[in-house]
Amino acid sequence: MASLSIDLIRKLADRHPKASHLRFQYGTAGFRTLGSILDSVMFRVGVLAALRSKRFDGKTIGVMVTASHNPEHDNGVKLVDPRGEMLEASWENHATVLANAPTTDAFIECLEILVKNLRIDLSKPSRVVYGRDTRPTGAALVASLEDGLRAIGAEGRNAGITTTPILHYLVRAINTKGTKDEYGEDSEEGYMKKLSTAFKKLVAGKPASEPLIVDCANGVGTQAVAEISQYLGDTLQLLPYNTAASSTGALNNACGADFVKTTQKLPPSLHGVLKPGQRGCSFDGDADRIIYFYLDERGHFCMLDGDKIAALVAAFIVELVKSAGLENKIKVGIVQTAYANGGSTKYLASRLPVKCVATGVKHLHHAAEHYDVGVYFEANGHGTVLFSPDTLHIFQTHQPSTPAQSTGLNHLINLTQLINQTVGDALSDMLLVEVVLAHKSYSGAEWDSLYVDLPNRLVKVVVPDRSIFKTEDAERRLVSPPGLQSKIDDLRRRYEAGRAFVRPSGTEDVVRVYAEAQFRPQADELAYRVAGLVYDEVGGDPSKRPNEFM
Ligand code: 16G
Ligand code: MG
Repeated sequence: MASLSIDLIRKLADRHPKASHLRFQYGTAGFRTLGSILDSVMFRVGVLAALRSKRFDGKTIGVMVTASHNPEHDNGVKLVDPRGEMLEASWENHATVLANAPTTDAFIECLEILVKNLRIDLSKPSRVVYGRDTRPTGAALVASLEDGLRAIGAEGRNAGITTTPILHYLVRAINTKGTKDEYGEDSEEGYMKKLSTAFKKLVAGKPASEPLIVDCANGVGTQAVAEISQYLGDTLQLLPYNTAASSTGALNNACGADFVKTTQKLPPSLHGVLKPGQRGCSFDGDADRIIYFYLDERGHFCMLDGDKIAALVAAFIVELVKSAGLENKIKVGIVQTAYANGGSTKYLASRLPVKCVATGVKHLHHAAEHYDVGVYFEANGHGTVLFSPDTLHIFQTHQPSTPAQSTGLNHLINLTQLINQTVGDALSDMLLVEVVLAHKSYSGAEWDSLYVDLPNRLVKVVVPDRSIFKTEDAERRLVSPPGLQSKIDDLRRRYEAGRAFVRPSGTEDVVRVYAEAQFRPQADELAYRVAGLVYDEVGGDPSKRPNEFM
């Protein structure tokens, strides 16, 4: 029976000691904090990823070093499971325990317990593929991660600087290589080829769309956009902006999907660039989120967020399923979170089954797996479409009885190739949106008019201890602190189409308040009044109480 190489682990672990005052938590998006304090965490994540691979008989596990839309000085790391999905929840705890072991000895002791309890067969091989975004702290953190892999004797494959969704793609492609479910060639080039080939088939015969402005958030999306452009040729012209991926301080700064979604504004760098009627989109720092926008004829900024993308894409897929003659066999469903705009939920729920789940990609992804075709999007622009194995089988075996059915079916099959089904993917989602717009001949304004967004406002309240805030009903209601929910309900009822909820953030030390109402001033007022209730509840400093003039 093989055992851990304790001496080697000790020697390497001693090079990455944990600072005693730090505490780490594997949260919704993995470990995420200042890049400068993550060294010990990276080493330990390397060890854990290597063990997880052994647990799966040597299947490849992914590790992505990124802090997504956070400021440049932050960094983070998350693990990717063999099918290209987020790490299974029970292992999030193991990651947290390992990361917080105070000394090398304590760390080794935790490892031994883990190996024993999880019955990890150490004689199995171990393979890990890893990548990072463009953050300045990335290279050193990857070196620490590599020490962790070395400590277990894992075989590492460095995917270099790449997007989060490409790393997810690689994991699935590596693990399905040579099987009947082969996901694609296991290289970045394979990914580019797969997406662009499907895109070209889907838009064949359609007039070329107007060039699309792409805000790359000064991040790793820059290189992905440049690469895909080579493959797309003149089928879609991309005009990349915010491409200063190596300039200090530029990443996600006044640009990118998170900036656009939270400020509901055009990045200042695109003022004067985006012309009325023209479409643009913003990626986030690791290119797994996308938000579209356009200027109306009066030059007003209009945002097309994850909810609008879900509505556009779901309607298109439903149409194709019908035209392929499969409407009795395949049901399309939607997954949203409480942040979905009430306008979108109303529009979608009158047409399709809609499920609301807690914030965080893993919740949406798992819920979407229960549909034949599951469309999931967070309002913040993270989302994708999942086709169940049975659905894929139906696509492969269905015999169309008319040329129109055959066209519908082919489009569906090409969509399964275009869409990155492992995780939300800005590049793949962008191509998906462009396909639908080309098929429908929609302008941004026509797409936007599918339904009207209710005005909404997001406010964050800094509290001493966010763990006292507990929710139920997919985070739409508070159960603790007691009594607060009924005060929120009393307020909300006074506003036309008023809706508000409060939840603790999974990524920051704050409580988030969301409110929407029929009219803009009321949505703002409701948000600030609910934030005020939260603030009073925790006995905050009255001078820092949120108010509508903030
Ligand atoms: C993370 C989640 C994202 C969620 C956000 C909420 C993943 C990969 N990312 O970024 O889905 O919307 O957290 O943040 O799961 P919050 O809990 O701070 O509001
Ligand atoms: Mg991201």
